[in-house]
Amino acid sequence: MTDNIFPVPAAAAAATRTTMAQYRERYAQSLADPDGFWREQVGRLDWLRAPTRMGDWSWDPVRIRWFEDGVLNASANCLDRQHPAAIAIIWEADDPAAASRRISYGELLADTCRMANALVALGVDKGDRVTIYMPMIPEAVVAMLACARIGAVHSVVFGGFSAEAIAGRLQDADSHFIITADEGRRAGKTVPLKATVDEALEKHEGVRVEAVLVVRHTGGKVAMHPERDHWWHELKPQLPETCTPQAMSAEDPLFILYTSGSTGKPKGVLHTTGGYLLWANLTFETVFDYRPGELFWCTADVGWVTGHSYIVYGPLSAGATVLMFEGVPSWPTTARFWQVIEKHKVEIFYTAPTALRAVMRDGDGPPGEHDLSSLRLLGTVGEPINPEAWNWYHRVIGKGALPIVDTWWQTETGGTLISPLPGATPMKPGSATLPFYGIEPALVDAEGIVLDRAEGEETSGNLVVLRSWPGQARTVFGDHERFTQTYFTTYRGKYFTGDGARQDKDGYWWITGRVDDVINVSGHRMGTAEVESALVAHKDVAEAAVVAFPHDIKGQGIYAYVTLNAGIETSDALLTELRATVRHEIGGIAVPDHLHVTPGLPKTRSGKIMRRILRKIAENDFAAMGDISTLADPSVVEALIEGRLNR
Ligand code: 6R9
Repeated sequence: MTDNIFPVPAAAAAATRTTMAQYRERYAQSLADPDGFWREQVGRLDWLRAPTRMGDWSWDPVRIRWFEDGVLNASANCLDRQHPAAIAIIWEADDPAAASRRISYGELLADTCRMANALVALGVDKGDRVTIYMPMIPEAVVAMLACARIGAVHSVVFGGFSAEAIAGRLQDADSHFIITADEGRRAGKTVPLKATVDEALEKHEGVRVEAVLVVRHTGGKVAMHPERDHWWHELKPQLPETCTPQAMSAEDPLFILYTSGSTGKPKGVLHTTGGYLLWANLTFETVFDYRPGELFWCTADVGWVTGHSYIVYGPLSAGATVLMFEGVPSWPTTARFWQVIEKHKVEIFYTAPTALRAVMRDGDGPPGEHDLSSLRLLGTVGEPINPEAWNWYHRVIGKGALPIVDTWWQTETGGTLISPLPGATPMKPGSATLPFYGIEPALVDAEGIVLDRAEGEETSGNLVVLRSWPGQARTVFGDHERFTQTYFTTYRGKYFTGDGARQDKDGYWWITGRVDDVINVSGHRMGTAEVESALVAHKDVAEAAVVAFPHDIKGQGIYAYVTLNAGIETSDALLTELRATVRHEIGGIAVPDHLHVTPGLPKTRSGKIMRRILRKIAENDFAAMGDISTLADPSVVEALIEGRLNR
């Protein structure tokens, strides 16, 4: 498998601005002389005061600073310095028959300033957290940049999350302002956004929200609370279309984004202004080898970090034109992506393996009916890509002639850390290949000892990073101790990614997936503990244990084992209620694929649930169950195998 090498396609090699030799040299320089390397890069951004200090960080204790004496504004970098007539966003609706929108940088700047002025008028101050709960429409970008303009910290909550999830995040972020829309549209259905916000605010007394700004999108009827709620389209015409950007220190917070981990509630990962923006800008331009005028399409939702970095901050700070799509890959048909690429002549297409698997099922026919000749570069993100999906992407979408950049990164890393450079790096299907400039990955064993790889050998272990980079998250909002505990304590003084990996004989990196209790469902992170606590919130549930199993489309699916309180019988109605409970507590993406009601869970004599056994049964692979003699009651396992759902 490791010898399945695809050389850089000829056209990409001929046009590249970075050859393999240059990559190696720059990479070596970035590690040997980080100060010198970053000094050359800071000029990518417009600073009100240029930084003189580069990286200044420690991971024991954890204190991370980059460009600390620099002053800038992220929205000014994304808007004011771009050509006002250039197109910033081409928006494609969920419904293929609906008109698309083209928004120039000048228009985006004017709208952003208006919304920034609206936020100020509603009482938002520098440093305040503003929660954004929006569909995939340009106003979501306007909302983010309006916050950045006045120095407010945005916290975007994915539009698929529930009222409970919104309330939890509002409370954790101590956020008193919300920007939302009446409704969103997905796959021909409407998504009630404002109504979900109302529900979050009504049911949670701990949440105190002063103002809700509502964008009219579908025109659907929503309730407006007279003192609290404001229509954007009513305020907008009265507001000035200029707004002086706040001077922000490089280390002032830019945004919080909640992400799931192995324990407890989602963490508010905090990114700051200068380092994050520089990292988003540099990785965008380099990894996608972006050329002015090209149309870049990242299919992620702005509710995830991929949308933050590669729909908003990376591309817009580089003056790129982005395609923003409200819909889904498989509606009305699985040709929707290909139809959009043909319609708008997309040059760079960046999506998730799960989306490819969902549309691949219909074979080569649908893409074959569309002209995909505008494409120059393909990319993937979110989970390891299986070789079948990679080969299909390469052969059918790329006609065997396009580079594929498999970008490995995380919410916490701000942008890509391991990826090919399209005109330089020979590809291997399923490998994210080589580290980006400034990134020093390593593998450690269980004790945290760095595993050295002899020339021509392979190594595998847990993936850590040995030194800081500008795009690294600085803390968990309101809980720096948790930040330290989660990322820097497992292997003291090293950043632990939560992923396992292998480095092959050529030095290529292969990410094998999470080694903690995080499930990657369709490229979205879900904590098993979160799903378990959602299930036990139901009055009839005594105990729940949640594990992952391999899923053809989603990558991983959610398998939940549930024990019921004494005297409760299982029924279809109860199973429906349990699913509804999870949807209510978290959102649709967390609903288990399999709900296995069982009289007992396998436990050690000291009462620990043996997840290894539950995983095996969920994977429908229980031949090599390993030692079960330490179980308090080994007969439980027989019953679980008997009743297994994923056959
Ligand atoms: C950007 C994003 C992060 C987790 C990460 C890993 C998985 C992301 C990957 C990949 C293999 C890739 N992951 N990209 N695994 N190859 N190219 O997805 O952030 O939502 O925080 O998820 O996703 O397991 O640890 P996030």
